Amino acid sequence: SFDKAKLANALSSHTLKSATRFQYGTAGFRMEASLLDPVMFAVGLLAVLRSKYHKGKTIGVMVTASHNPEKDNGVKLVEPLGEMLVQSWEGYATELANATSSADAITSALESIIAKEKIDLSQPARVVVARDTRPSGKALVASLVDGVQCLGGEIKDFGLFTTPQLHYVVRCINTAGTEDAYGEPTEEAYYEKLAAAFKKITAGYPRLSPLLIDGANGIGAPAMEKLGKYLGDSFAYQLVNNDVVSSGKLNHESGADFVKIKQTKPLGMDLKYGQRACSLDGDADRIVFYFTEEDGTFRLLDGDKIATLAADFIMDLAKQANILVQREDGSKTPLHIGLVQTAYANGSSTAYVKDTLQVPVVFTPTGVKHLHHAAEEFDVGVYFEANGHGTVLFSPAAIKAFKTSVGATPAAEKAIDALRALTELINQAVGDALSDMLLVEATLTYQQKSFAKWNSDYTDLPSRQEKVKVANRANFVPIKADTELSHPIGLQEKINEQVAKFSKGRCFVRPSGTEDIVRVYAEAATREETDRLCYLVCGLVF
Ligand code: NG1
Ligand code: ZN
Repeated sequence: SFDKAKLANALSSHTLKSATRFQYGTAGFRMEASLLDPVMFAVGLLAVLRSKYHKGKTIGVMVTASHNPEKDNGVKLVEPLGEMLVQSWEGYATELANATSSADAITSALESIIAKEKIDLSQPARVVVARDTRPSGKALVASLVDGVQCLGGEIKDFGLFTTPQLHYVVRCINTAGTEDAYGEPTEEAYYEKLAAAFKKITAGYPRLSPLLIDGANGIGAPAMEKLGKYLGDSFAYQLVNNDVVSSGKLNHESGADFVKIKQTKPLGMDLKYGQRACSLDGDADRIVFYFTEEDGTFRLLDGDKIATLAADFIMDLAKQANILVQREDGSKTPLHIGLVQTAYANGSSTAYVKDTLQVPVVFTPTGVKHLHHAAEEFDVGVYFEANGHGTVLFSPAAIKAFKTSVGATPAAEKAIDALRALTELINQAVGDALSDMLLVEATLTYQQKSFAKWNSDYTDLPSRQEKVKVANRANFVPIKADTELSHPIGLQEKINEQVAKFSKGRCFVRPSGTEDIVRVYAEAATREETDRLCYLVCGLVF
């Protein structure tokens, strides 16, 4: 077994003293940073168990609260190939965090996980950790280190990283020396890989006008500055909201979440007609793009628009290259592309994908881990949440087809080269704002397409999202990929009654997994009707 005295001693500096109940949700643990110390210790313990479970493979820990305010922080675990922690272990994380109130409680919680998962404690344990720019991050990492070390695990601290960079290094470490080797596990190698792929795709095309980048005064800003050095002349940009030193600025009226929800430009950006812009979020795993019309109308190019742009581009290249994929039954068939969305996807985007692009769409509940798994079912699985969190996954068979295809014409050969470069440019582990930004810019450069032209693919239905404070959000139970509620009994019928009154009306209610609120989303034919539907339903929920 493990050294119980050592555990008790280490816990004594991290004992849970408040009555807080912790829960590992969609985005791991997330709350006010001052409450997180015992949680970090518990996550250190769990990371060691998870690594031993995987026979010493490296487990990642990211310390961030993404788009939340600066006073919050959070932590999530990353599996060996860079995915989110398997769902079956989320409960263990919750149990351990709540067991930090006493040495007896934590000892028996650990013993029970070890027994249930038949963990061989003689296996080595390796953990890597990184954090965003929040001032609370450093002390929280120290608490995590205590947890890891008291169970004899090894830990490497990468310091300040974007969330996707942490996922990247975890995947690199665990695939090193295999045929799926993902790259060097360093920050420099990450920039080099992205920049080289971007240059390959855009070589020979005129550069686009400079992109205004809102760094949300978070980790994405310094990361972008470094990436910019590797991109050199191939990419023109101007970074704003890059102050990671002053307190109170992180995500403040800026960043992808703010821009998406408020449908307006961020504080600190002067956006003129003719300019192109984007916003990262506080840990740089989300991105949205935008511009203004001549009359000042704000136009948002969100995750749905990124997904359709990417799917369309990849289909085009595959057609030009005449890519055929080897199937298990020996046959060779065209690339199978699919798109994954959530209930928050704009109804117009879904119609465009199905009717115009003629690409199948799968719906999953909110949260990228659900989308990620659904996307793995395709040769090319494009998944994006409307909020700008997503990526494109290539199956091993698709990557093999790109590697082995020979173009019949110079144009086909060029398309194959672009497809190969896309597999390098796009982060396969997790949605990545910097990688997605370059994916969009590479696509638009290759197609010499403006934001206005991109936006004209389809017109978003007006939409509105609101948060409602309720006594207990656990009373709201979502079903059918978050599109309906089974509980409270009778509420769904009342929502349906309201929706039926509106042309093109659609509305759903679900409890947030990251905040203590219930979200209400509404769509309808006009802005006025959308707002009215949204407020009517907020009234039903309250
Ligand atoms: P919740 O709080 O469960 O709605 C939010 C986002 C998710 C996902 C997670 C993780 C919306 C409506 N919800 O989840 O899409 O990104 O945060 O960060 O944007
Ligand atoms: Zn984020």
